[in-house]
Amino acid sequence: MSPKHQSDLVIVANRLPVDRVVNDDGSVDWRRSPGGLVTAIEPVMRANDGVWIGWSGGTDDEEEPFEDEGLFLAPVPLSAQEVREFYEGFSNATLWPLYHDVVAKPEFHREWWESYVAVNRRFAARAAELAAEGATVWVHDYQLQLVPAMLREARPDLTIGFFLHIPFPPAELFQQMPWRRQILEGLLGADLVGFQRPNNAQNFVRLVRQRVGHKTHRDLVYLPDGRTVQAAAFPISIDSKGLEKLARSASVEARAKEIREQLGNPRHLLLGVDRLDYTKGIYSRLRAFGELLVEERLSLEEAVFVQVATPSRERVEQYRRLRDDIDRLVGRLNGDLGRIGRPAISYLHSSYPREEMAALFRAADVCVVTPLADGMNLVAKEYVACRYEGDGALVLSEFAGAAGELRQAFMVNPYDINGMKDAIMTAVHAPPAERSKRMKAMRRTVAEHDVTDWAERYLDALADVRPEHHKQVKPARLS
Ligand code: GDG
Repeated sequence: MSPKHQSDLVIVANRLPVDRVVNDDGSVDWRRSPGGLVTAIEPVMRANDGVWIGWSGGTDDEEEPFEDEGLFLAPVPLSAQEVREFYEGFSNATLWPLYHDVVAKPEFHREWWESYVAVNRRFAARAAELAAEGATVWVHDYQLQLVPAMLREARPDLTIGFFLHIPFPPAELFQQMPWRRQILEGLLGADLVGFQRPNNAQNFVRLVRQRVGHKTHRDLVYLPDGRTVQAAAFPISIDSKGLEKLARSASVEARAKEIREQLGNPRHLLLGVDRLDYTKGIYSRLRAFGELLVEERLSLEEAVFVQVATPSRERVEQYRRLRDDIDRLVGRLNGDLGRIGRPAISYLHSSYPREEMAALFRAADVCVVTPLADGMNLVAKEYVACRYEGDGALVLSEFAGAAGELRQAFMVNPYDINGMKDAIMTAVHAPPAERSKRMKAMRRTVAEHDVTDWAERYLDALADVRPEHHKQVKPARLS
């Protein structure tokens, strides 16, 4: 297929699975950015000559569709103003906090909304252009909630799916949104609206009934034109086998050992890995650890906390403030509690290759995942996938989507700092047999439900919503 051809499977996501890199001589290269989504979707894209539509991460790029390692990619250009208003503004300073339990205050600006509409229209137009007759189009995430309806209007022949990677809020919060009806109607353009957890799907159906006035029954919405829309949960997962293979490699094992040595071979290595985001609960987690040291429930001789905080959305005000707050807290804890060569918290504001992340997961005795709200949280599943000896302990927030599946974790309410301290201590001191029982049960879950299984289950369900109306998407298994 040439990139200009129309395709039977179109993926629409905010970002392309590649980053645009401009070389010293001004030429442009594309570097694959390995993410869960591309791992999941790549096989099914290859089996169907699929095309992926997304933003390249730059500004004002006018790029033609192109092929990268056998994947067809179609960039959608954004202007600098759209990056500010659509991406940093409406997506990350309005929708992100509103959908995450308002843990930060969402900002509502009419010009941001206008930019969101305009950019969604551009994505929809691109999809309408690149989808073959009767094709399946799968739209992803909160940045593109208007695309399904815009696309359906242009191309009623298509089967359209939407998947939301973050939580969908309860009506009490969603109704703050000045453009709530437009967003619900945008999503209703899809045949299947997928969520991480069943309660997200229930929130959506209830809102559609209350705010748009459509008839609903269980997970179905009945539209006046006779179409039905299904809302259901499809918990996302990781490439469990691939990650475990990496974790078992000699180089990762050697690096894990080296990390422990460099930290002074502590008895308890605790680890946090997150994008530096206020939803991830990094601040309270570090405070909890600091208090455990102050109260001498843990000692600096035996315990070290490694926190990787990957830089994220650095031009958004709330994120800048969070970074300052965490810098200050880590500085204070290390100043008060650390000794020469032995900081209480090893804080890394940086991003690392996959191999290094796997080595950290191998090195850590306890992984502490305490988001205030989180669609799923892949870090929790990644830690479990790397613990192939069945050891290690996971401390997990009950507000992470992953808590629905990883039930054997040491659960915490991240707002309850004393509770979090107790759970960390329980995890640290749990007898090996108990840790192993819990970890093995979680490992079965993560092995059985990997990301390929997620993509197949979603696409199968999408095919079932309107069986009379679509071309079959070939399953990845046949590729
Ligand atoms: C959204 C939803 C949902 C982090 N630092 C580095 C690195 N990472 C990787 C992790 C993990 C991924 O990034 C983060 O995924 P999460 O699921 O934890 O969180 P979000 O970025 O907020 O993702 C979330 C997800 O979408 C999928 O639907 O689970 O709820 O918020 O894979 O390992 N990877 C590398 N270097 C780093 O420094 N290589």
